[in-house]
Amino acid sequence: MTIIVTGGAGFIGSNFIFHMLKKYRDYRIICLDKLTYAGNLSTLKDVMDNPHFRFVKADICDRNAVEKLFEEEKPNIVVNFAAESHVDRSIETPEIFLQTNIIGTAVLMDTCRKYGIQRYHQVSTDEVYGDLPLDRPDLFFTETTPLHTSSPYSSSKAGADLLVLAYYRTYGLPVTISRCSNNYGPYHFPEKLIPLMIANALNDKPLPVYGEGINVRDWLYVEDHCKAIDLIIHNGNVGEVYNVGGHNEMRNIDIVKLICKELGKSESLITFVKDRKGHDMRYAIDPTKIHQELGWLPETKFQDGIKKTIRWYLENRQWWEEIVSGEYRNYYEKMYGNR
Ligand code: NAD
Ligand code: TDX
Repeated sequence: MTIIVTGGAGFIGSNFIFHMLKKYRDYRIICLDKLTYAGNLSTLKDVMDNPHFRFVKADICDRNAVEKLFEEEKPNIVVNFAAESHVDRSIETPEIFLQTNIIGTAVLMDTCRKYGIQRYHQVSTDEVYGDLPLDRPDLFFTETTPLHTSSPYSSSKAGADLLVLAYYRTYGLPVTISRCSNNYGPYHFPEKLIPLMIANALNDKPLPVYGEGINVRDWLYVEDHCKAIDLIIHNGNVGEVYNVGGHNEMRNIDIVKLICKELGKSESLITFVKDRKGHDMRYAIDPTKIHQELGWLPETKFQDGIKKTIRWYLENRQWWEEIVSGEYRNYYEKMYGNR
């Protein structure tokens, strides 16, 4: 079995590669990644010498490069993690999101059609459903909830999802889609809420909470997401969408306070800043379908996962300190300087 994992130098893709190489000793895993600001080769250093692994630096929008890789490797499965993934960046510069998230997906699927494939899996997000009101805790996103996006990021992901389903219906491409809630865990880029708050707290820097901090996200430990994708690509039904989430809703402010407590830092570091434009209020996934059809259940409780995550950031300071001391500093200044 040969699997191409796009975006495997990023947060979830790298965790997926580690999971697959450990579990399936005879699979060949090829990581195709452009190494944007979010991709880190150092993340993959432990598997670089693994004979079952290959890294290829390429853009999923580059048709020639993608076709060349398919000719060389003749993959059985493609799992597409490659994306521009940060909502705040999409509000600043939408175009690259359309390019990578939509055009890149089309190029990958065209190549799958040309060379033949057993499965094309699209890693999508719960953000395609828009948001839920805070005063209706009885409501959850199911796979049939209408797409109703808020940001350029989520719109580009929804556009890609529709294209994936169109390639299934029009060309019979054997596709699946997973729509997961917010992940957390090792190798999470420090522009996102949890790693940003951990890194800032460790450096005694202000903890910038948007608006009142009452927005709710449904957090899942990254390994549980990887296990869900593993199940879907092996046992999921072609043409289907699977929601992935662990019923773990938390307000942003409570997450930030918890991080302060775990690190022994004062809550006086918390600074309320200008809200995100179009900020989604609440995400909440109903994972009944993947549980009933594929037997998936989350294994890591948030209380344990957040401790493991914080420990990882303490033990791997070099990984994130290199990021926060480099080009990322300009981004931080631009996004938070006058907020
Ligand atoms: P990330 O930003 O950490 O990683 C993205 C990776 O894709 C990077 O390695 C980057 O170099 C690569 N990439 C970007 N553009 C590329 C291109 N044109 N060609 C090749 N590679 C390219 O993202 P992540 O958080 O790991 O998210 C992975 C996927 O999961 C995304 O599709 C995202 O929409 C989805 N998702 C993320 C979450 C979450 O909480 N992080 C939740 C649900 C779904
Ligand atoms: O500095 C911050 N302060 C703050 O209050 C940041 C970076 C975020 N927030 C808030 C905004 C959100 O309500 O925290 C919440 C989480 O923010 P992000 O980490 O940026 O995640 P989110 O916008 O929820 O999107 C994430 O989950 C779904 C991923 O980045 C997406 O790729 C995924 O699809």
